[in-house]
Amino acid sequence: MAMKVGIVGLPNAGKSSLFTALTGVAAEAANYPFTTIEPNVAIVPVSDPRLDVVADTVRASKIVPDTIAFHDIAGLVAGAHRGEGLGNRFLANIRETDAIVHVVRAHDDASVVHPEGRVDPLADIETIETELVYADLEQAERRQERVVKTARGGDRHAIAETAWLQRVIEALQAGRPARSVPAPADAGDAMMLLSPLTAKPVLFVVNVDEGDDAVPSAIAEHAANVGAEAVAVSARLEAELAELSAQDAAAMRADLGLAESSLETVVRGAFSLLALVAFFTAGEDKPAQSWHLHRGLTAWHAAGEIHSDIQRGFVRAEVVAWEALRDAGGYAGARDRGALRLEGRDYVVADGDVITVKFTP
Ligand SMILES: Nc1nc2c(ncn2[C@@H]2O[C@H](COP(=O)(O)OP(=O)(O)OP(=O)(O)O)[C@@H](O)[C@H]2O)c(=O)[nH]1
Ligand SMILES: [Mg+2]
Repeated sequence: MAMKVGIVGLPNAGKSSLFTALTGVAAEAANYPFTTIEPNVAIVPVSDPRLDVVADTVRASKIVPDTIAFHDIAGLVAGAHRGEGLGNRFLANIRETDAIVHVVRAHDDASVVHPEGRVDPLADIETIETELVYADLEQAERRQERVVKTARGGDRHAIAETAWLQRVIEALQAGRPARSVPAPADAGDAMMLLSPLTAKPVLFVVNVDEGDDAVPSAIAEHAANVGAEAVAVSARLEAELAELSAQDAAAMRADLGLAESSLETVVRGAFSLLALVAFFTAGEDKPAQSWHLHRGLTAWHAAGEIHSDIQRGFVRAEVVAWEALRDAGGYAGARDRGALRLEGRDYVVADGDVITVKFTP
């Protein structure tokens, strides 16, 4: 499944501009299959130079990079968790995402109205973080009411889950994120069932003035304190560039002395939050594809990413590291050198593995 990221921030922070820019990334990669499922979801390819090498080496028919889906939502205002504005409903929409991109305004273009009438990125971050905490608190209390009933019946998991939920509620009441209270093993998938917003990894996208490319140090410091990453982007400029042809955009970037990669940084930054490993599938005259798995998962999980039928009929995996495949000039060479290994379903996938799953249909 493609990874999903929710974009949050105050009204006018630049979320939709960033979203438009990301949609442009998808459009620029028009030779890659992508679709816009919904108007507020951008499916963006995650480019990986290793995939290009693998595709070349085995003479694949085409390149199909894995994708990441960005969900744009309306701006959150103070009180969003209580249903101020449309915030509450939108928060529910991003509960299912794997990570959060938090857009914060740092540009001081006076023509763009700020909901609080001043530009203060740290205060804005606090407003949003407070809303996320409140939203989680409400969710945790609601879940607690339900689980307590099951726990009274003596269910072991439910008892562990209520105890954990109580600690989560206390942490949130003290303004601490849910990620600070990991679920104990005997509470099963309690964390997944709650899916707190404040347990998701966060990438701050600092919306800076055109020509700025540094994250202000106060924000970098805050990000480091909460275990998040931060990148600087001029969202409006990037959105404008996204409307141009690839050549015109490149010429404009050169004129403005802009790095090529600020959006790629967003895509990669979002991806690197998730502790994923990439693996590849490729064959002669077949597509070369990239896929991602949570670190520590196995060949059997990898098979499931590719297709449920392949997972069901899993026999073994032929595995070769992408560099070894490149150095050997293809699968035959890799087999001759002994670089191509046969692995069973419990093999833990390593970043950069090229995998061929043998299965009985
Ligand atoms: N000067 C400047 N203006 C920007 C920048 N990014 C966004 N804007 C402007 O700010 C306004 C709001 O941007 P949006 O991207 O629509 O903001 P949003 O976060 O989606 O706002 P809501 O959907 O209302 O929550 C637009 O007029 C943008 O052109 C920027 O980097 N610099
Ligand atoms: Mg918007």
